[in-house]
Amino acid sequence: MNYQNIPTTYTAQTREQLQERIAQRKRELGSQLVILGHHYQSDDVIAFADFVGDSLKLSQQAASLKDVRYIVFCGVHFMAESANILSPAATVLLPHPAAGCAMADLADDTDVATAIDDLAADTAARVVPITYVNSTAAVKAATARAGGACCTSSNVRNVFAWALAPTGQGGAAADKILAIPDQNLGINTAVAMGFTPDDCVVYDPRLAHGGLTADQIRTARFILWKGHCYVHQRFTPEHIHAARQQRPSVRVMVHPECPRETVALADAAGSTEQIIRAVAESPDVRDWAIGTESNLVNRLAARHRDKRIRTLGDAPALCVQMARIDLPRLLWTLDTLATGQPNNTVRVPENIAADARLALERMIAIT
Ligand code: CIZ
Ligand code: SF4
Repeated sequence: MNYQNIPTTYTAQTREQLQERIAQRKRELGSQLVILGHHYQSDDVIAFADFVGDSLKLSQQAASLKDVRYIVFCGVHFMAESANILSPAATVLLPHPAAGCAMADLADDTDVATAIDDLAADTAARVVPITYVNSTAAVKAATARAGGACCTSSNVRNVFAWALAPTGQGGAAADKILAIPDQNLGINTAVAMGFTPDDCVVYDPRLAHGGLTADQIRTARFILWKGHCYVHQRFTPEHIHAARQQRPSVRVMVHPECPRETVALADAAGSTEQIIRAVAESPDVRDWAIGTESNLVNRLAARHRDKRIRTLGDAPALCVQMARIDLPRLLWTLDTLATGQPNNTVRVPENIAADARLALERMIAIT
């Protein structure tokens, strides 16, 4: 089967035809099937999701459902991997095989394992890797093997605190945290915890010793993998100044994947779930500029029509990888299930899954 090219019979259908046929397939598959929709998916796709959430919440929801045979993950590849790791008995499908995460792709598992070994050789200090869930299962596995844990943008502070706490308090007694793969999430969290940007250095995996001197490694508390998300990197302090100039009462909330200077200037920073909650729990704030993916921001605007809710900046912020999943792809995936020949399945090899599961379970236990 050609995994890349969808049969033209799908792309030639109208939106209404696709919607009708997807609804029909969902009825036929009944409780065997659960469709998960990440916040960054389009409204068209979200309309068919049984659960909508961030990546961890979705994987946990899937894991809590017994007897589900098929999980169709409308999100990106690392999310489907996590669903497979946490629900090994189900068949997990990603409707587009090229729906990856540009940030996750910036941390190769061999590079991460090399960095962990090199840092151990470069310093007598204890370096504990903390890996954002936006990473491959192989990187999560390498994290667990080095005594580290995963984190999400919702729980990263608690996980960092666990890493730094002494073993007597149930922590990992880290002298330093190696934060993988998002340097922005790393520095923004360190600063939110009371550390300073001077406590952080950036580790470039393409350079020997990450491009760092022995002195830089010795003094740093946070060693930040040189990775970022191109969708969030685009939100700048200038966008915030412009929003405030145009609308003095605007509340600016941004995702911690945004650059440090942007987060420093914003009124608040938080994960997708925290952004949704902040809007819902602030009835008096009528005007929001939000620095995250526009599908989520536009859905928030539609849910709170009495408020003015816009994406921060002057253009929509779209994740191209998330957008690869659309109605033709979703229908095609459901059709392959109905004919017993599922395509685009995501299965993490058990030797990797076991360690990656440990990194996820450590995170869940901490939080
Ligand atoms: O973990 C997730 O779902 C992502 C990518 C972002 C967030 O803030 O929820
Ligand atoms: Fe990855 Fe950024 Fe897209 Fe999220 S928005 S899936 S971090 S590329």
